[in-house]
Amino acid sequence: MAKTQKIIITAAVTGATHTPSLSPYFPATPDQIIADAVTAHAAGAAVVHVHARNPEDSKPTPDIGIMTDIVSSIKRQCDAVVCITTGGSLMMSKEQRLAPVVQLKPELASCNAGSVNFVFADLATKLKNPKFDWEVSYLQGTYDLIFSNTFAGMEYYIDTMNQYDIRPEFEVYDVGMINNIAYFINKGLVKKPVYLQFVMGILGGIPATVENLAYMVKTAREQIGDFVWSCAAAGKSQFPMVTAALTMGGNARVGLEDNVYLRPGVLAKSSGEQVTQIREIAERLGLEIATPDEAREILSLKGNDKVNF
Ligand code: KMH
Ligand code: ZN
Repeated sequence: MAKTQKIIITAAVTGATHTPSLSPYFPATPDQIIADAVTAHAAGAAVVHVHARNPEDSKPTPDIGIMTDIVSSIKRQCDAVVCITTGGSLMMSKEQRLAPVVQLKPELASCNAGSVNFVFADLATKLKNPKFDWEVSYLQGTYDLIFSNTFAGMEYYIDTMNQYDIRPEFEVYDVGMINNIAYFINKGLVKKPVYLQFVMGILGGIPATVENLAYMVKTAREQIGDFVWSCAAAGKSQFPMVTAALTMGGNARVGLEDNVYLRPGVLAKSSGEQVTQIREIAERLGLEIATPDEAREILSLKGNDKVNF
């Protein structure tokens, strides 16, 4: 049997979905984000996907200085591939979302492959005595927002990433977005290898079922042909879906950006705990885990010495 490709584990440590009062373990300050990323790497994550939070009130922030501190400190402590978000939060402009990547020129950056309703308003019902006054309205506000990624916006992001030799990690929330990526590939704008992150189970995106994941992979084979792919999933779907992805030749994204639980009813104490859990599942399946440098080889990344932090 052909030797299977090693598995890239990504830890998405904070994101812009969850607010700090949803879990006492949630990394909601720059120092906590740094620590969560470094421990996730130690647990086996080859890639850490990072968003910035304001140290005063833990709100998602486009502040380049804060993002610089976060990624520089992670880089000083480990050789994980740092994937900087261009998703930012639903409240940020496309320029604000891209600015940290233009400044910091990471090896990898998220590139959202289409507009989508990205609703997590119901999380507000889980907030008891929230620590910050912005948390409830932030969550409820997603009920009337769209996560905008127009074709002009996507082309702007892809062009910019090409300019700085940054690999786009295409975030795919629904099957139509695969066609969007194929459009830009056919325009000659997307360099190989194409890297797809299937993000399952976001309210507004494709439901998190194994059938739908298989459908996404099948559609990508038809529309794109050759690609590297990974799977992330929201909330309680995270481990069932990511485990299914492992059995289908996919890579794995876990982390508190997507889910604050380790298993039903048990809060994860860190993204590293989730990394350990998915690593053990992968190892029981006879799969080997990629180191950061092996991930760099699989994804043809420019190297940690070529970033600007
Ligand atoms: N925070 C969500 C709006 C990305 O990192 O590019 C989308 C997101 C995707 O986090
Ligand atoms: Zn993100």
